[in-house]
Amino acid sequence: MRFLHTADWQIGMKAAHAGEQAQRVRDARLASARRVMEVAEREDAPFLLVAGDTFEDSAVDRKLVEEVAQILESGARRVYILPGNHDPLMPGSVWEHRVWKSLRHVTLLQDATPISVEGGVLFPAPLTAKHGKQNPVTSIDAKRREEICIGIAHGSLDYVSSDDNHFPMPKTAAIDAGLDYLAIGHWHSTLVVESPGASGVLAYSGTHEPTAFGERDSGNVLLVDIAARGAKPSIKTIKTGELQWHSIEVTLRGESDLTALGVRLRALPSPQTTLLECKIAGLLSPQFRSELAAIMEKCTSELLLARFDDSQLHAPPEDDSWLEAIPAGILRTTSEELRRRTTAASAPAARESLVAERALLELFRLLKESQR
Ligand SMILES: [Mn+2]
Repeated sequence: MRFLHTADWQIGMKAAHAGEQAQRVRDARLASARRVMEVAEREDAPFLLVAGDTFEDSAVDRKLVEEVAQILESGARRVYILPGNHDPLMPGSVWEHRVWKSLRHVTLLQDATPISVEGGVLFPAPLTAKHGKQNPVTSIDAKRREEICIGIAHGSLDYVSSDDNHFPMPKTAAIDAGLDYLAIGHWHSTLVVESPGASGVLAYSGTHEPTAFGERDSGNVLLVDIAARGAKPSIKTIKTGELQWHSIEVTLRGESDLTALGVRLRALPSPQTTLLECKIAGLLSPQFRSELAAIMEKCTSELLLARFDDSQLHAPPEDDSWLEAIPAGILRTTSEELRRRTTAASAPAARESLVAERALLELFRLLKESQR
């Protein structure tokens, strides 16, 4: 059995977080969806699984719904598409559009009835609500089957204690249900969960196109091969994403850190498809401010999007008057002691005085930081 696993296209996403590049970000999601279909052709995968959240919500422009349907129909591949928590099967949903009834290659998974697919059986677990705390795959029981059995579901894993506990599943869900592979959507980064001693694998393909800053490993699809019932699936990650979202945080402690930041930002590959969010904190002398401004300007003009936050970057103290402002206590006595040691002249005290000087600056920086 061979197939392609994708999810979380989130077509119709506003992408307001991308500011003036929101349209560009929305366009990339459609372009990458076409790329997913191309990968299926190239890799000769007989079918594709789309594991939920194909659409952002029920209100998505119906023209977009038609466009996505055409993309899914465009290849000669069979497509099995699952409603997720963003696009659940419910009154008023995108799935009521007549286009879904007119497609020859696309099967909308509307209930938990197992379906014969090329090489085995597919067990669907479609969602019919936006929120829910129940495990969506408890209804699947493939244990007594002799064919290769795969499942498709949407939700989070229950071992993360976060706000994101939509339809939580245990990480043993594939094994519990007797599945060789469980294709999941919802999390945007690729994650393959194998269990030692068992062949059932659970995997998130992640979104086909990165969505925002901070995603660990998004912009992929998974090509899955399963040789036989009970054999460990072989999984290949294939890049389909176009845009790169870089989130960088640096603390400057001197001119060399600024130089290093410049080198790092200049080395970002493919600037035209790169979105950057850069937080700069620490200390920088006023005479290097123009150098920093030049670095930021270059990024702003060359990258698709560049956002800088230097609100926590301060000028180093001009004199010792800041020491007077430290309230009495351990910080005050420590700073006074450090100040005393900065004046030592002869070696090896010279080395200690250098360390004391840096420690004082670090204390200054921390005090500034705590004032925000
Ligand atoms: Mn979701």
